[in-house]
Amino acid sequence: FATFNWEDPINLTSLLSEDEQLVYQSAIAFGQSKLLPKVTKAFQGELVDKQIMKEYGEQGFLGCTQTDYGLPGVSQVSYGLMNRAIESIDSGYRSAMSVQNGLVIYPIMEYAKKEVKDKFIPGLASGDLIGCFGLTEPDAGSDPSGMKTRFVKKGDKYILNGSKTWITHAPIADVLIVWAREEGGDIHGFLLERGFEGLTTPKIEGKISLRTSVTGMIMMDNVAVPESHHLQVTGLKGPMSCLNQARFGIAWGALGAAESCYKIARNYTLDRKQFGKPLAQTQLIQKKLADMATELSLGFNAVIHVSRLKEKKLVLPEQISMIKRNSCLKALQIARDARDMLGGNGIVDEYHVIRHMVNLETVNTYEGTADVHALILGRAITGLQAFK
Ligand code: TGC
Ligand code: FAD
Repeated sequence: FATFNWEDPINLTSLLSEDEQLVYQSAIAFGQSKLLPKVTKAFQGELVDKQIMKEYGEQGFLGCTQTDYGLPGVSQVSYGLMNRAIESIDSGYRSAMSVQNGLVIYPIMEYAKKEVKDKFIPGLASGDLIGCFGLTEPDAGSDPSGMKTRFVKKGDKYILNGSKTWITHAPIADVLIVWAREEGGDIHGFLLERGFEGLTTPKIEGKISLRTSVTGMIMMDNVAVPESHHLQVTGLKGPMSCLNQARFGIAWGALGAAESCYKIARNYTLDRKQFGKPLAQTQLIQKKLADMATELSLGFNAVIHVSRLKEKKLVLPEQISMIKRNSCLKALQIARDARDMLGGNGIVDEYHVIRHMVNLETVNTYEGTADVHALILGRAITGLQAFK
């Protein structure tokens, strides 16, 4: 019999192909060598390094599940493992990757005209261009259909007015995917470029969470968008189809952050002695570690399974809601327990768990809060709509 591996208790590695294991090892090595050394200072100072996007491009993280434009078309599990590896360092660094992939490259590939794809995909995949996705508004968060951003068609241009808020990378984005409603009509998507007249992107100050990632607003005052930049999809299903991609990455990534907390808590409690023995030799600490290992194993098993469904194009949005919600809630619990197990040191950034813990508060909220995903599942289970 193989021996028990505390890092992979139910041998989930056996569910991965050799290629997938290599992708994971290489993403872990990248995170350890390039991201870990700078994450604490970046979080303290809210330092956002655009160079990281170029390094993601070089690593092949951007546009990696796509096949056009010379992109590698890796499996959904491989893409999930990249999210797991990067978020094991910091949720903000994973946000950077998943917004660019799920919320920018995906809608351009699915809904943009060829000339727009030709113009933007190569730069977005190399990380030379940075994109963002504007759906949320000051008065429309969980209920994006209540958006107030409006567009009218004037000649061969679309004129956009309104504001978006809480937008990852808005202040540094070159390419902005924005969703707007026609007066009395449907939701449409547009690609805006930095430099369009009437477009400003102020930064949101004062975040105590996700500080390695810059968040801002998108203000639009009569922004004229050319016909070519109008996306070919109508209705809320346009932005929601993109959210399926990003929520999927989060389901993997949040568990990666929690896995780091589990490892740190195990190592710390093996070293730290109180009452004449290692903390890890007490029943309460062992129970917490057993709970963490179990939730991580069950959570990863679920995301691998849903990834395989996605690879076969069989996945349903409700299944993605289930893994996004489960991963975030379980990751938050693991991070909070790990923080507790480190005692006073648990609140010091050098030990990383407090940073993961405050980051996971955001991860649990964005891309649909845990309760909104419960309502999506509740509707699917009962057939009754409880939102409105
Ligand atoms: P509802 O009636 O359910 O649906 C309207 C239309 O949309 C379609 N649809 C979907 N299509 C594909 N995938 C999905 N997941 C879909 N969900 C809905 C649906 O089929 C329907 O299409 P059609 O053709 O019949 O018209 O809409 P509703 O108004 O009742 O709202 C449903 C609700 C509450 C579930 C939805 O609005 C929701 O999920 N709210 C949460 C909002 C959210 O997740 N916002 C995320 C903003 S982006 C972000 O946070 C990025 S963080 C980035 C980072 O990582 O840094
Ligand atoms: P609200 O919708 O006001 O919700 C507040 C509370 O009410 C929550 O607990 C919620 O669960 C609860 N609630 C809402 N409706 C119901 C109901 N019917 N029944 C019971 N409870 C309910 N958005 C983008 O478009 N693009 C981005 O790139 C992006 N990046 C983000 C980055 C960060 C750092 C953060 C914090 C947010 C980001 N968001 C982004 C926005 C994010 O998607 C929203 O914050 C999220 O969807 C919740 O919306 P809200 O903040 O308006 O909260």
